[in-house]
Amino acid sequence: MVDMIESVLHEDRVFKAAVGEGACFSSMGDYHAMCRRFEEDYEGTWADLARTHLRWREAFTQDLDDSNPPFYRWFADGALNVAENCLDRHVQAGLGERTAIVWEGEQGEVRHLTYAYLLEQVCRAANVMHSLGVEAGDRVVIYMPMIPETAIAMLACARIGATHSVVFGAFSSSSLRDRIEDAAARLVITADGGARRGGVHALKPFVDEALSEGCHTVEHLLVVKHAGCDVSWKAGRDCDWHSLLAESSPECAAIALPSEHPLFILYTSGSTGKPKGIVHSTAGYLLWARLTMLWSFDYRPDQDVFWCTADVGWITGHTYLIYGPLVCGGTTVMYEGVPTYPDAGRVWQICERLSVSVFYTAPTAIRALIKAGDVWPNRSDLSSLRVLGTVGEPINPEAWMWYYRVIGKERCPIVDTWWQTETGGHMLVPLPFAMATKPGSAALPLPGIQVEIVDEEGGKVSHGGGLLVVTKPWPSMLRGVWGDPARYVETYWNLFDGQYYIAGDGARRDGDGYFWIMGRVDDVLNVSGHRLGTMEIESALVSHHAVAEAAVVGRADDLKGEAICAFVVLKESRVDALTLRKHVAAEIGPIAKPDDIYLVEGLPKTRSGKIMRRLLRDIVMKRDIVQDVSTLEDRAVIEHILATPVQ
Ligand code: 7RM
Repeated sequence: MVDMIESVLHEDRVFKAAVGEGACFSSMGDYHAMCRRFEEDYEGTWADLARTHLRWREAFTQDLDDSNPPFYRWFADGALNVAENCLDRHVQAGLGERTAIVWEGEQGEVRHLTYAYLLEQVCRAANVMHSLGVEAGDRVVIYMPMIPETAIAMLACARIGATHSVVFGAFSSSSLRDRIEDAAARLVITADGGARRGGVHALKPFVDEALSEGCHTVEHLLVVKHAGCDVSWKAGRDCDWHSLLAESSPECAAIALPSEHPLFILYTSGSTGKPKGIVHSTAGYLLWARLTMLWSFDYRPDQDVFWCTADVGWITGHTYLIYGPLVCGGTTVMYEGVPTYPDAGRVWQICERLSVSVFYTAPTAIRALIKAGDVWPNRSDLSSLRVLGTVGEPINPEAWMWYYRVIGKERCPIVDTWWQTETGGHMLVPLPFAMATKPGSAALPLPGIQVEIVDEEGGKVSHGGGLLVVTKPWPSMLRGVWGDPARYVETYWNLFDGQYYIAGDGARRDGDGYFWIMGRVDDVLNVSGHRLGTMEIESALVSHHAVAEAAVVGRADDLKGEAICAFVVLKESRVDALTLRKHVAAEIGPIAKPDDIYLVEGLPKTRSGKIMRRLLRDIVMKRDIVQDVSTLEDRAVIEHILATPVQ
């Protein structure tokens, strides 16, 4: 990360905005005009947009309710339904035969799901959920591979007012259990398994394992038989998705839900404790999903084929694989497998075959594809591409340039989108066809979004770096942390007395006002675009009976962005690094496995007993130790660590 910051600091290339005929924003003038509307009437402009862009069942009269900060509410006395906005609305507009989802399986199977078909399936699934006792206000956990049934399950929840919580399919059974219990889910929807690198990644056994302890709120498990693997079956609890859907009615009225009804909970890592359940609303979230599709990607639902490669288990998958494209009435591509299977040409073949015009992926994927060589993209006709997006972590200028030249042929704008699980949708975006781009910069805030860089006292910083904050509530902001209002206030608002939303990222602005994200300022790692708390990994390590103490830090990695380094102090018993890696994979998931493990005799601590993680970071980054170590309890600890081989 630090190396990357160094290179970004010296980046001065600027690429003029490409010309986009009829683009949503086609000049800086358009951008400023929209910003001005917000300046003149912030809440009124949001309200106008909400009225025009969403279909309401009950019109709202309240714009922003800020009577109980930081618990903001938007359009609170209105009512609507997300599934109706994503499906019925388009079918009624005559778009029933348009493809909503093009799904491609790893073995090359292709399914086209039209809006009419998707609506019917969602109604059936909603009826099945009703018959299993799920009601508005209940929570449903979805632990699924990347298949259309996942979208159907999410939209069915939205249709009946059940709050979904999608758990990434590579999370372990104990992570899954934690989330099921925290959300007190009534139903879990899963599949037998999913395709993974030519084989099958089983899912149901993890759910069985999770449900074997606790999880008393779960009444049923709804299982999509997809991968064809054998699964054990618990009579009375487990239900077969396909047979129940086939027997159910294809009609189900969408209920009108208040704007603030929780659409979903998505767990994300922070610097302390277990992952937090980030809660998103119905109206505000959906509005921004739609507007950012149209604004950030210049998305044209009647022409574009949009492919977001993110897994549905992350916020990017929620907003830009499912809700964004569907609320716009467009076509979204869903690919089940890994992007490099059977080879690194797969992604580009899909782009060619499906005529993908807007492609959205993570820098880590770009770096892996660069490594595979230009021969792969050069074998495919990529002329359908129009806009290229990135998300999840800072993009290094080299990867940006490759994306721009080799994939976009210097024709397609690169849209580097900065945002978070908590923000619901994009925040900083170089608007395509309106803004000049700079490799590694997320450019400027979208109209309606007010961001600043502040110093530790909360003073605005005009030059140099500081903390990135949002100064005004916006409709798609998180509504809180599920079941823990105090944690919401503490994590995001307390530092500056509730004045600003604290994003947790460091940033700086250049002379043109462009934002450059410098990465997390807290103990959160970004590994291949996946967010992981160092504390979470430390707790997983310490939960092993042989481990006395552990400290986890990140180090720069060319492919993953950050790699995980763990310093582990063992008890009497001996254990090897492989066992510890497996243990972390079982506790959290394979993505959290430490890359480097140092089995050490002690950890550097201050006199008050705090682990000096900064110093450990310097060690793994092979930097000179600049920190004053005179406060160290035992300087020999450092000498020992420096002499410890990595495993
Ligand atoms: C969408 C998503 C959020 C964290 C965020 C940043 C980092 C995301 C960018 C980025 C630099 C970007 N949600 N991040 N996008 N850093 N440039 N364009 O990733 O909740 O999983 O992670 O990811 O640190 O705080 S997330």
